[in-house]
Amino acid sequence: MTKKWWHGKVAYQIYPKSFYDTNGDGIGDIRGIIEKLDYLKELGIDIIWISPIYQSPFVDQGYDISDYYEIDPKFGTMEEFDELLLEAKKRDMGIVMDLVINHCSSQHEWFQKALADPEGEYGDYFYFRKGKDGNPPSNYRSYFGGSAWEKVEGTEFYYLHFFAKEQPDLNWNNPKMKQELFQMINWWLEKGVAGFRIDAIINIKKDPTFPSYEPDGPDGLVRATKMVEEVDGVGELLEELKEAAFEKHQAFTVAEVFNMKEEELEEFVGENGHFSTMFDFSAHMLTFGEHGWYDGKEVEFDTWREITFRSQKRCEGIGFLANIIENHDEPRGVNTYLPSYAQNIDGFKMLATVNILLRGIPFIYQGQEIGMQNCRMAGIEEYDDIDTKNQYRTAIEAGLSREEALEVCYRYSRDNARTPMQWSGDAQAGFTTGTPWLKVNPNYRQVNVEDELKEKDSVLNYYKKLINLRKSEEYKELFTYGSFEPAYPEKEKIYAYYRSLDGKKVLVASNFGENSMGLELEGHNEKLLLYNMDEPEVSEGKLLLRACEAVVLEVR
Ligand code: TEU
Ligand code: CA
Repeated sequence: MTKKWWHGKVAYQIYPKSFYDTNGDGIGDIRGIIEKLDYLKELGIDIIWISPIYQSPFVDQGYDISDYYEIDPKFGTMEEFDELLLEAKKRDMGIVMDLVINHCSSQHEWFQKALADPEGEYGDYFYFRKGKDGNPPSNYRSYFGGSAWEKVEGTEFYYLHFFAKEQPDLNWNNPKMKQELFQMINWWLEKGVAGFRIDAIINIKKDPTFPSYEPDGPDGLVRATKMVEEVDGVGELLEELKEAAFEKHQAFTVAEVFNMKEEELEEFVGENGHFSTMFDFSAHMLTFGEHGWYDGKEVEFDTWREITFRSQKRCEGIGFLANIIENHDEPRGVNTYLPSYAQNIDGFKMLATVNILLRGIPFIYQGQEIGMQNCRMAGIEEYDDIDTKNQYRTAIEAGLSREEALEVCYRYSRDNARTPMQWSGDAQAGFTTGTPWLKVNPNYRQVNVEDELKEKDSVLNYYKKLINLRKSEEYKELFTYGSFEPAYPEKEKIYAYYRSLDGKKVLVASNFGENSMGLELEGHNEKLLLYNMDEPEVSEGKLLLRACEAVVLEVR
């Protein structure tokens, strides 16, 4: 495998609106990111992905871009962004921007021109189609609910939007539109960004005939991804994108890909793949309901272990996946993947251990490193997220009571991950001196950076140790390039695996069960590298794992 600069790096996702506010308007800003760079460096972070900070009307929190060349004034200025690049570089850290190019904002100049003349030059930057017998051109349901087609008043045209109606999809069959995007991407790379996290990218390939399919719900619609799964040829577009921009800058790219055809993994993240890496969403997908969040599923330990191990095995000899516990679209991982008896500091550290030491590029989501948890809201009004409102409505329509629908949001809402970062025990968790744009989780008095920096055994200090181990001179190669092999798969509630390289072998073992479990070790000469509780019992080739215990051992 050819070595790349980003192998062995640890990444961190910043959700800028909720990270750190320096001017008291209740919204995190670029200056706030600059001020916290040392904090991230101390944690061991090399790559920082920042969710969108471009000019945007914020219908979908910046994932609706109205000008790709501007920083939204909410976050600061382009000068401040340049300063951020410089300060990150000084610390040997790379900044990764969010690239949202499946769609833009309906406020984007292109779309405004298109609306004025759907059959004109800019109309072809998007998908405008005539309706059929007074109905939309096809029966697609958008990701955020309702038809994916929006009528242009006073005309016979509809335009396509896979997400909100304020997020019209861009026409990737139009060479001119593509060139404009490629130019923009190069512009950012020339500025010095290290690469991109690439949003919803699998959706860019459309079947321009837009066939209708068998409905999959009582609304008579079918999820728009049905067409994405049916259509071939996204690879050609992704290659074009790579050649026109990423390749010549050796950019690091991490794609957000759902609905990929299993056999295409190599084309996506192989040696000459479209991207450096892509997120492993296999665990998150276990929670998907058939019709929405209201019929979402609890994660079963056995399935979770099996599915995450399978992800590890399937990219063996191919490339790297980006491993996450959560992101800005998911509830907090400690609430999702830990059984209730393990939702405590030991459990949080255990989950971190098994995730961070997997083969791949670890991405830590802001607040994960201090053990941030889902946040209870008093009512639907306290939520901000467009998808949460949609899912709440869907739940009510399906017959749930208000209380039940709210409980569904507590379990799955994207706002769980978007509550402000908890910096201290001061008012508003030290996130802002003003009124935060979204409620602060009331647990900030116990869970915050300032206190955790001081407490030797905090989740935060454990994350530091974990990252340190992963990047240590002695084990860096092993954790980066070493193989992955499941261990003790027959033991109930034991999540364990080996990472090995050139005769060196490390066991990562944890106990998700409620009872202690004994494990027979390979060999009798082991070296303890890390553990999450007090000193574990290892002797004469035996390891006793208590509930919520995680141990990392070199076995010889
Ligand atoms: O998400 C794409 C995506 O597939 C989502 O629909 C995801 O399934 C959803 O968040 C579940 O509620 C990306 C971004 O990560 C997300 O924040 C944006 O809303 C979306 O694209 C549109 O840009
Ligand atoms: Ca601010």
